[in-house]
Amino acid sequence: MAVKSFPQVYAENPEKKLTLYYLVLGFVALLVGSLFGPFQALNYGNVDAYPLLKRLLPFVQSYYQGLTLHGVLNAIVFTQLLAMAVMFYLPARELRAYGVRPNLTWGWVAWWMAFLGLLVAALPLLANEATVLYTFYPPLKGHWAFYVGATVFVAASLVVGLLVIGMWLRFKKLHPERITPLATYMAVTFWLMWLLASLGLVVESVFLLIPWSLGLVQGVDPLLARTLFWYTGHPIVYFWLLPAYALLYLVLPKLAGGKLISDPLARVVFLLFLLFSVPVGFHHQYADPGITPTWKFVHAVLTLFVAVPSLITAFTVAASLELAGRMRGGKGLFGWIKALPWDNPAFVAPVLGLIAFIPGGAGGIVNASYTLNYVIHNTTWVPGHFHLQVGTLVTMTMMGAVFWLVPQLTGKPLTEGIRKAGLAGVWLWFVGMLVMAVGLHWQGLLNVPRRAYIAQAPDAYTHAAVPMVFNILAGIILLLAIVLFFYAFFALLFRGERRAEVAAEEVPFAEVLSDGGDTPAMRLLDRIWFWFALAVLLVVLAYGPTLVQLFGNLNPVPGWRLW
Ligand code: HEM
Ligand SMILES: [Cu+2]
Repeated sequence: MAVKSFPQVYAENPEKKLTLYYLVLGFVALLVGSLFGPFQALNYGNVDAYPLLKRLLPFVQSYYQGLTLHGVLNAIVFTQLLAMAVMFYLPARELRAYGVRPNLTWGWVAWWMAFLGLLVAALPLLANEATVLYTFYPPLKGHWAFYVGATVFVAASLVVGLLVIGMWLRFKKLHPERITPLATYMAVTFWLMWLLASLGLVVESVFLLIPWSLGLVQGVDPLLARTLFWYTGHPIVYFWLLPAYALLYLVLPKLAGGKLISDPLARVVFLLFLLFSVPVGFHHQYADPGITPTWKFVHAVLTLFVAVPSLITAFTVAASLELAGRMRGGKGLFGWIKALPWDNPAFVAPVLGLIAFIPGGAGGIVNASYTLNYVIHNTTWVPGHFHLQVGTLVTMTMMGAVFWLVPQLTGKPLTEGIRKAGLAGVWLWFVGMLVMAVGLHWQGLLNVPRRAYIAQAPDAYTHAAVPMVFNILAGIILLLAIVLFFYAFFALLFRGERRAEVAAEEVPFAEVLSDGGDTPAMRLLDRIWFWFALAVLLVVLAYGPTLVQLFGNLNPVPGWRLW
């Protein structure tokens, strides 16, 4: 059918248009943020390409302004918008079958909040008025518009969270006898986790940073600010990760040609994240003064707990892929791997991301192990680690989703050219990230600091010359990856051809091998409010004593602008 039938597709499926808006804004942020990446990788190869960057983008004043944009746009803006897209769209499509529709007004309010918040924060960032990195630790003091914009941006996610929880409550009311369907279960536990997790950042910005940046108070206590920041700063990585996990459980098995092994196990994983994502933030503060070692130890143990659901995920997803390979006729120990659909970027991207997640997870367990952290803390090891996690698994899962999701949101089918460019783009992304991971981890072990314009001190780290070569190579490969992937993305988005039957396609939800049935155990998993209360209790226990002490001994210090 022709273009003119489109208004009707959107009239009947208004969540498609909204999801598309979340997604496109997110990928635009990823594009702009990622452009600084290759320059940073070259920097860690002792190659100073910033004079060139400043010629191309004259508003860029420093390495650190670029790094702030890179961190904010990629790790905060892109990830959140894709979480809003995926963890809204999947339950919305699933619940349609049960007669529940989302409240689109609130969905659009959230989009506008995200867009305007982003705009307001972008102005001081681009004007070099908030070169404070994406962690904005006081007493580094940015422009008030940065804090206000960022807060409105984050609040947008909470609106979507409440909207999805509202859908779930309506489902419960309409079908009191039924167990929550799987995608909705994931989304509800996810959004409840985020509602609880975001509190730290909300309190930090509303009560400390915004009044301070507006000149209403003279100073901020850095230790309290960091403690509130990391209260959110750890679970925020699960806020990035779980939308990818949802796609790995719900969709990837189908794209692979197989089934999800177990519905109850997938629920247990999301439940464990609800319980253990938040009370672990001190693992970002092992090197901080003023926090009792015992509490650091408690958080270290809880952090190792929260690795469990990721290990379960690795095994369930791998088993689902093996099942798929065998259903496609693959034989022997490795034959099933060959039998998988390696010509489909929607399949390839998340699977490559999962491979990167193996060394990524191992590094995370090192970081969590309290005294081991003193070996790597604040070295390039840390960005080496999280580019495998968020820069590869999360980002590549979302990149892969583009190739089935954008067609059904727009009605625009893939072409051979787009498929091939996408495939090349995701392979290069994977290879580039692995090469960079080697370079950054290795350099970190040689004590090269993160967050440093080391190419301007070319004689400072000559003992790290070999890993520097890896970073140079990675920068070049990742630049190519960006070009190819975004060529595919925009070629798809701006295609002229639209077909109603493409837009009518459903989320490729995988069938489930074992659905758990209607058993007491499944009913227990479904008592989500009970589990939420338990999560709140754990947080109060793990944070309460330290926060009471910190609030009782405030030591505000004046702000600085050192750029
Ligand atoms: C496109 C390829 C990319 C390259 C070449 C790249 C490279 C780098 C490098 C070398 C650093 C370390 C800079 C420093 O410590 O001074 C860095 C930092 C960072 N990157 Fe990337 N990156 C890329 C994509 C991404 C993506 C997709 C994400 C997240 C979704 C991401 C998130 C971050 C974050 C959060 C930081 C830390 C910023 C800070 O320390 O303030 N990067 N990146
Ligand atoms: Cu963490």
